[in-house]
Amino acid sequence: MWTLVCYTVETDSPDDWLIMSSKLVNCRPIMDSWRAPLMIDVRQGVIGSPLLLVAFLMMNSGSPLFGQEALRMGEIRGKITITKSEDDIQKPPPVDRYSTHRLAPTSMSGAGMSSSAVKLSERAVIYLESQSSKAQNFQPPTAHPILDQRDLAFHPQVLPILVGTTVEFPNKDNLFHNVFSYSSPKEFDLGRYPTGESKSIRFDKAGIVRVYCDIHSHMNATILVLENPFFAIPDDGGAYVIKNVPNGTYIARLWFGRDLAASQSVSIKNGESVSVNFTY
Ligand SMILES: [Cu+2]
Repeated sequence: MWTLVCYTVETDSPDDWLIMSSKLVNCRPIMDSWRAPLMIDVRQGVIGSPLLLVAFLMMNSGSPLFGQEALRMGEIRGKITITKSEDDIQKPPPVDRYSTHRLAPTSMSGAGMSSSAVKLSERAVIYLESQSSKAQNFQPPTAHPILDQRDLAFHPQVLPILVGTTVEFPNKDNLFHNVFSYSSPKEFDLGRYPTGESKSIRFDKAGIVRVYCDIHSHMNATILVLENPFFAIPDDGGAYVIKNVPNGTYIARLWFGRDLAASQSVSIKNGESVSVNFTY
């Protein structure tokens, strides 16, 4: 089924396709299944009057005409360089819910416990924030991202998800864990469960969720529940790319370990690829 939408814009410049496309991108919240082949009709009135651009927007689930090219989606790519030593990076406070756990395994500083041994891809996330994308309803993925309990640690240490996503918490250790959080976007307690079992939680409010284990007080992770899908996990060399980003201005943020590490403003115009590097 086709839906036809007429969209007009007055402009002083004959090459204002950019303005047009950015306004169309801003139309996205009212159009759920955006598949946009675009046809443009440019009409010039009397000399000195503004051009009137008229766009007809047809939405169809499998349109072959122009495809995503018409959206001129851009991308942000770059490299993360971590120069801080582990001593400079804030250590997570141990969380003991009950006094009976005061003797929880602080001595377990063996396998998986040294944070410097954790791969960059498990500690860093780059994500974009913008006012315009806050109002949009992005479809959460049907696949469930995984926060493993393995080697007496959570893997990854930072998990970015789109709001509305369900996360799976499998126990892959040969002992019990008890995952919980007191964070306001999502308070939960999964209870104790043994190796091979998994439980899941849906995160329906954006924000930062600190995750702990009730049995092992050193275990912690952070789930970033984000308002848009424009985020990326770097590879272990620090390289990252966020694809299919609409034109606009964003704050690009680097999250590292338990903290927001750095932010910078970035603009995408005309579907270009923009380079943003971070040093922390
Ligand atoms: Cu545990």
